[in-house]
Amino acid sequence: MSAAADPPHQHAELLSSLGSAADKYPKPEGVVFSYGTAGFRTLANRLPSVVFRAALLAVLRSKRLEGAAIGIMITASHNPEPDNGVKLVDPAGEMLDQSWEAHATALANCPSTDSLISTFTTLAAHLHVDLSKPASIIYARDTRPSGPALIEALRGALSVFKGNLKVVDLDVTTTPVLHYVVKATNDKSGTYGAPTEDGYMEKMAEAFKVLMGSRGPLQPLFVDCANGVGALGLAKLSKHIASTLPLTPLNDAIGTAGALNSQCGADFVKTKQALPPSIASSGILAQDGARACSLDGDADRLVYYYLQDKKKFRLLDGDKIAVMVAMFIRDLLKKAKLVEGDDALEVGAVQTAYANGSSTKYLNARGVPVRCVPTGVKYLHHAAQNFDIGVYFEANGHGTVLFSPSTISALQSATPHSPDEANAIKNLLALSNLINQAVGDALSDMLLVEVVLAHRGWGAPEWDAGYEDLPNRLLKVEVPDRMMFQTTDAERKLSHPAGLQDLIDDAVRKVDMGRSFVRPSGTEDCVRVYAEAKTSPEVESLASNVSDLVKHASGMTSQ
Ligand code: G16
Repeated sequence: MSAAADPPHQHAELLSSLGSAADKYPKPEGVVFSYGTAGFRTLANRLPSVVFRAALLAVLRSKRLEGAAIGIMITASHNPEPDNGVKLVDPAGEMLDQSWEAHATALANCPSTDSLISTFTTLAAHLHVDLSKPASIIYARDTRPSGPALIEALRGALSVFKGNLKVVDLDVTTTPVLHYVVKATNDKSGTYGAPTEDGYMEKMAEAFKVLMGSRGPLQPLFVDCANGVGALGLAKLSKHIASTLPLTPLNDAIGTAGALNSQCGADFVKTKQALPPSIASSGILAQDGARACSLDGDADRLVYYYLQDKKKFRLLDGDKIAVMVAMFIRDLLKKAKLVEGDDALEVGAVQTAYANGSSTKYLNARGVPVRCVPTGVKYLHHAAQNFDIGVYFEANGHGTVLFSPSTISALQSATPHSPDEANAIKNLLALSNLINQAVGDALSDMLLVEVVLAHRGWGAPEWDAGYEDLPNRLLKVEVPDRMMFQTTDAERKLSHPAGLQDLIDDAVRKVDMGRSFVRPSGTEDCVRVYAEAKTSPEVESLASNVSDLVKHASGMTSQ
């Protein structure tokens, strides 16, 4: 039954309460919203109407999918504290289906309540949504001070649907916890895990213990929580695993105004290629064997680092994690005798243009297939689903490892011929439980890294020794209109403005082993410029030259 076929009085009642509720959240004038790399993201004070409308779309999507639970996360992740954002999570715990992003954008940009009601009605009819069907929504927020007001807007939208809606409020939690709870709630088999934050922590901790066996206790790990919600998740996880992996939280001041992501966190460390000043001044990384990691503001990114010879900062980013994990899993498959013949299982890697050229070369040289996709977890996740075991990480630390359903079945039904084979199969299955199958989770990935290091008997320097990153630089260029920069070839080339790519190619040719690309950010109002080259001076010059080309193309400089 379509929306138009609903009993007219029910339909009219719903639209009338929608109108009254929407009047409280008018769209700010002169702003154009777009569902970007990870949902809507901008200054928090512009967002109440957007959150209200995103919640309407979440309800439509749930009704369309027979009442399956849809997630709504209020976060702006790595962005500065004054920003916030909203993104929707599909029933399998994945990012919103891309074909629905345009609907989110259409609702967000309706200039008035009347146009909102009209667009909502049209969408419901066009998408064959039966408005009388039940719906189910699970929502959460991070620790940003603007979160509670945006949650009010979200609740305002949900209140329109009265009794026909099941709502679960996860309160303040990490983005990956929300994704997990959505996936577990919709899991009809009931085998994925209990659909609660506690259920998730217990599931991870249990798998971690299986994988660690009699290894440990490990040397304490310093964890920079970006003064965000990861500090809360870390404290909960720590209760389950501290006897094997003692965790020392750093930058966990979630109540301090202005502290979120400021001079700390995964984005700071990756972009600046330096320790957070608070960690540098503490001297803790000068201890023997010390290693640390940084989460981002909603705990879905992870990077590691240490001081070489107790002095030199060395970054172990998403690429380093991907390479170490892919090789570890491949070795487990070899031990399980699952790399050849009819039962063979393939491990593949998915990267973006930001992946350091050395990591791609390393994987290729060892026969691990690598796919390159545009920036955004949604693209990596889908590409990784094409492998039996798909390892996907962005260099910035977003990532996870997906085990296909047929791979899980194959592992469960495999007949080992030796204790070593049995052990490898047990560990592969435990990895599939340790690693978040819905989206990358910094905490789950952190346990994964620690497991691999413990199995290999490595510290950070041995992990780092696998390959040497090419010197690289990532710059933000603020331009009047970032959308004039359009990309092609998985963001490795610009299609617009015409002629700019040729100039970038000329700049690249001037340096040894050069590579550079330009793309508009989907989460911040800037253009990102990436460059790598054989030496640091060359990379600095290339990044600066390409940034100048971007500024010139934007009309910001004359040349
Ligand atoms: C989000 C996305 C990531 C992406 C990052 C930066 O991360 O989930 O896939 O790498 O934005 O994207 P952009 O370069 O388009 O701004 P997060 O951690 O901010 O949610």
